[in-house]
Amino acid sequence: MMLKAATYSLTLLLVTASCGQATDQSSLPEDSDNDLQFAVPAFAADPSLSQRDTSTWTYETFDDWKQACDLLPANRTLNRRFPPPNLLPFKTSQEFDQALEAAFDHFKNGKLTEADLWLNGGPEPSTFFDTSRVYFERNGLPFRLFAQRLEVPPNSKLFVHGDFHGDIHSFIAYLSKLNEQKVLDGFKLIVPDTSFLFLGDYTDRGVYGVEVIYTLLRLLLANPENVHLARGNHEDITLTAKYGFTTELAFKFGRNYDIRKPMRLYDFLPVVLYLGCGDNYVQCNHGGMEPGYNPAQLLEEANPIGFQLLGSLQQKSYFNKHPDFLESLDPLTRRQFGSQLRDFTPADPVTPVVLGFMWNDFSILRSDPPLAYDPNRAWVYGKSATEHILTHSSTDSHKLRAVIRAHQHSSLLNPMMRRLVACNGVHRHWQEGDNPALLNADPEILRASLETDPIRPLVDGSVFTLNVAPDSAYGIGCNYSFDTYAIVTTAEEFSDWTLEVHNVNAPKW
Ligand SMILES: [Mn+2]
Repeated sequence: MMLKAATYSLTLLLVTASCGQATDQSSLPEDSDNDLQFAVPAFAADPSLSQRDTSTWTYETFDDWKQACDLLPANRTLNRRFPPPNLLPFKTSQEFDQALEAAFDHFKNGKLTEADLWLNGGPEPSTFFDTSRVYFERNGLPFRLFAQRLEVPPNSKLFVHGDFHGDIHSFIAYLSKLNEQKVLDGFKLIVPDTSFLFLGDYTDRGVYGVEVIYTLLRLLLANPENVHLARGNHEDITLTAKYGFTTELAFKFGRNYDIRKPMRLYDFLPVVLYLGCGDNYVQCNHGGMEPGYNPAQLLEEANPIGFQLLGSLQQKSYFNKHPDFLESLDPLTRRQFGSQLRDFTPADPVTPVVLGFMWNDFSILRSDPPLAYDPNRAWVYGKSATEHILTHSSTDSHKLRAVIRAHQHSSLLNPMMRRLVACNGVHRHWQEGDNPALLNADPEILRASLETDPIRPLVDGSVFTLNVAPDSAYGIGCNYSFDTYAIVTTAEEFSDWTLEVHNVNAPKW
């Protein structure tokens, strides 16, 4: 079977953990049909899931798994090489596949199958749940993205983490801390009204994507309703083929490993999660704003959980409907932006244009323009453009208030990374105390002017970026060694919601 849409280079292209300004988008591989042919085992023909004993794991407890991971050299010391195979926790793909299949089983029997939770009719089940096929093969499945709504009671806690990019040590350190604090017992959450949210970019850049995905799946399987995984721009075969995970899978499991299986997992992850309490919602996703999708109807649904296919994205229609916005742009940006806008059904996360939820960014200063284009990345939304979309995503009864996201892509200490380091790993954009003179100030200087308190208010229109885990190209390049997670606590009144910033000290390296 010939796979398309990505170049399956099996050389050790892990070294593409790019330094400098080079970014994912600038070096996307060309579409190619001249790909390596994988021997694809028919995993649809596996024994029925009900017969599989998923209660038996090689690493039965979190402590077993932690011990195995503790043996692994850090990405920092590997210097872009793979670790010695004898140190790897999995000698074959068996346990990893078992976790993936158990996750498929969960998705095929869980909330996603409940037709009345899908707005405007859900996906066609015979293809949506067919894990023997993928969208990126000839005559493959349709490519579909979906949004999720999650309404929780007041005083619920959502533990949010940003990009891992193949950093298993920070993940283990995070979960160890939550075990010490009795939030977790092993992989199991033991505090009521508590959930996990991971913001995407689990693999690539670091060599432990397999271990990170496995850990995520063990958490998900231990807490099926309380672990939420957003789909980032690296949850896409085009990116994994270029930035390391495809190579990692071939290195760890052999060239015949069926890469379609981990790729298929991503199709069950929402590209955006709207976290709500009462009438107030916060947009949680990897990248930025996506004007082509309006969640207003989804937010008004009665069920605490809801889904909607993104379907056809209406970017052009959105801005045609709001000419005031385009008029606020300078002529050059207006032309550039206008020429890229379209109403379209995405063929994949980057075709015909990149998906905003996965790819877009936010500017830093209040004085930055409403919108700018970074040719190495995507659209950068300023304060007024972001507020425009938040406002028009809201209804009289349900308000979309703020954004929590991740998606950092610089191994240089650029203005954004300076702020993330200064603000203990969580930065609120467009702060009053920030200004152009501080743009390239050192983190120690920035700390005097920016929000660094552990507890931050979620003010209307705010956007928070979470830092990427430190044992990555980014932590190495920007010289920080603390991991970060945030606890979002909901309340009846939006003014009482809080975002609490926590750091975990450097795991061993
Ligand atoms: Mn990203």
